[in-house]
Amino acid sequence: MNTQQTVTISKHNHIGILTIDYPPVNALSQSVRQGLIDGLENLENDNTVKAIVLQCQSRTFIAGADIKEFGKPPTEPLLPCVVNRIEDSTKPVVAAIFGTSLGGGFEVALACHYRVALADAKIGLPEVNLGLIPGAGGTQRLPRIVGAQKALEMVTSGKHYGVSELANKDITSDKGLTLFDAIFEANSDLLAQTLVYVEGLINSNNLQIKRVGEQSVNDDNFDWSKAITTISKKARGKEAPVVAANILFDTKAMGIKDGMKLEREAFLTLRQSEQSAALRYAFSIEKIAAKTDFKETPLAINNVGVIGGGNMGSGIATAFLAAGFNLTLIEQNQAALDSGVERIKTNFKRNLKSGRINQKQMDTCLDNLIATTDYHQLGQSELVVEAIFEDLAVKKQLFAKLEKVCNADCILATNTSYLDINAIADVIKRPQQVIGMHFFSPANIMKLVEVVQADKSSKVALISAMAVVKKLNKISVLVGVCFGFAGNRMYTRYGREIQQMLLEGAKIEQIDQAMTTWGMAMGPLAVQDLSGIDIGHNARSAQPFPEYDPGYFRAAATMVENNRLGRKTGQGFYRYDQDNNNGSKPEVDPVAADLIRAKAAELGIKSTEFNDEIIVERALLALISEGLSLYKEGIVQRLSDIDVVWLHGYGFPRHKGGPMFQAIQIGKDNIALMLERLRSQQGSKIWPEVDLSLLDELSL
Ligand code: T1G
Repeated sequence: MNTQQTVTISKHNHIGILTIDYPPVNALSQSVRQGLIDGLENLENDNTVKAIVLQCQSRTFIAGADIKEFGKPPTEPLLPCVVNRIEDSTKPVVAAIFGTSLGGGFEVALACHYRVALADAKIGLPEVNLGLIPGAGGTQRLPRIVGAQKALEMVTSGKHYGVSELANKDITSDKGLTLFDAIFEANSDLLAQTLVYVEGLINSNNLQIKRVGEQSVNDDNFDWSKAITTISKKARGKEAPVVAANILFDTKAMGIKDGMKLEREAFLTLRQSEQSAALRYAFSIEKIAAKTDFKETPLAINNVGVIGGGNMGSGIATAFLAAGFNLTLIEQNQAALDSGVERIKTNFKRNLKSGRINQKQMDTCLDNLIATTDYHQLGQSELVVEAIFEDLAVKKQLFAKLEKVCNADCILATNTSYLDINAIADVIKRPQQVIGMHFFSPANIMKLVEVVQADKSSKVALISAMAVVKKLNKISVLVGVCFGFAGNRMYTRYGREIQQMLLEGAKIEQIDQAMTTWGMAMGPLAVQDLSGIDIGHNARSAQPFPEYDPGYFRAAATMVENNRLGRKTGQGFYRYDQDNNNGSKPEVDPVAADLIRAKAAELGIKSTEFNDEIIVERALLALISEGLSLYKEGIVQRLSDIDVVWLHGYGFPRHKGGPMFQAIQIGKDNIALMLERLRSQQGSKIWPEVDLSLLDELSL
């Protein structure tokens, strides 16, 4: 697109209008940046123009720098120059904000002399979510309006803020500058109201050139040291929030130009960092994960049935209700149904208490719930998701029943984690309606859903399920049928490696500490205790034991044999003392270590020395090895989908990008050497040959 098409000029009486039209989100591409400079120049030179309105077409005011340009060398005009040029304009510039004005988009608005917005617009500086800091004056202009404390919160959190929320706090600088000079009703005509507003300023001789950059930062009575310490602790290894906080502190008394110079240097350094590469990669792979080459149109789905009101079923039902679906919850008897409804209400009350929803929203959602033991109430459902006991025979019976009571187009989805969906589909006459929708617990919170394509699943059913997942504000990944699909298959391999290291002498707490220090949300053994060691043990027991791997999950089996199932029995890999945080704090328990050591001796497994680096390396290699194998088998559409699964299903640290992103950082040659060493120690069935050239497909 050339400059003229992306930024156009028009006039309304004495008001010049700069219009950006660069779909889908008016990102600040080179053509937009150049168009702004040229357009501003043109209107400044037009003597009939007294003020300039900057507006956008399509769905939102500028949503930020153009992420597609990130990996490329910067091109002129650089964004800091554009925003400074706007602020230095000889005529007042008014930003007309709607949609989501983020990052560089909001930095442009801050450089304008007035900001007006629709009440339902959102703003924010989310750069830290990409491992960056605002790089075009955001760390300089925002504190000059809202003060140090609020600016520190907004920049280091990377959150989106509602215009109304910010305006309500009447946030003004000590010079009377405000974030928004006027707020108009949501869904109203923004341009028309902006023009009336500006005409009013012109006619009342109140039009000014209010340059934010000329103000000073108000940090009276603000304890910077305490704030920065808190931010550093919360960052948990993420660099950008800490850099942002220090830039705000270091530049608070500087002039805008000097401050922006320091900001830019820090921005460019972060842009070269592995963390930023990982976070930008994570953002981009999420956007493509839900894409398929299916040509079919998704079915309209508004009425959903959920079978089973246990933890998973009630979590899934909560997610659908919160997203505005009509939801029919089915249980086998009234008592189980009442428990399911109670769990759903508890989930909503938690959201109400946290302020995520208000009472009216909660009541509206719950009004859409029908709870019944009568399967015939599923007659209107377009999608039914079962989350009943993880037993193949029971699920087969259920699907045969569902086929009778549901309409012919109803999609029948199983939430099974491990069972063979093809075997379930084979018991009904319409196998094309059968798919998997594998939610992750807690299903009302975790964003990942594996949409499982069984051999006979229709593409309409699959693409409709993926559209539903987007409506649930979750992320879907299309996977094929195998034991554990993509996530749990890799999780099983990862768990095997963790437990093998236990048998080889690594301490329980040493493994968990190594993995959490590296960045995992929780230690793998503490996770086992939390979910129940018997859950995975029972699923594995239904599979043939791999004789070539004598240590295969024997540590977990030993725990189960000694009724050490985890938190629910007060002991597992750790001990849980009721007097200590109501039994929620894991405590090292020598009994567990003794049991594992005895099992290792019985198996003749030699003990070896471990350090954090070896622990993390073997855990990662297990994930990389299994991920490459399942990709080769076609279980996922693209290698990066594996990283989406691990970022959103298993607490893999986002600033590490995912197992496949890490494979790129480690390097194919290093991986080959490490795998060869492990293969020679443990055999090629446990460490099979993998095609490392597949990693070349990852576009970082
Ligand atoms: N650049 C280019 N394309 C973008 C984009 C961006 N910043 N943001 C979104 N898109 C594309 C996206 O790929 C998709 O494309 C379509 O828009 C819809 O996106 C100097 C350096 C804006 C809230 O971090 O948070 O400015 O797949 O599916 O759910 O300080 O996109 O349709 O072809 O997500 O309605 C700061 C990132 C950049 C904003 C819309 N800005 N984007 O959400 O739609 S860093 C951001 C978002 C920066 C300066 C620094 C969301 C959204 P396609 P979508 P959505």
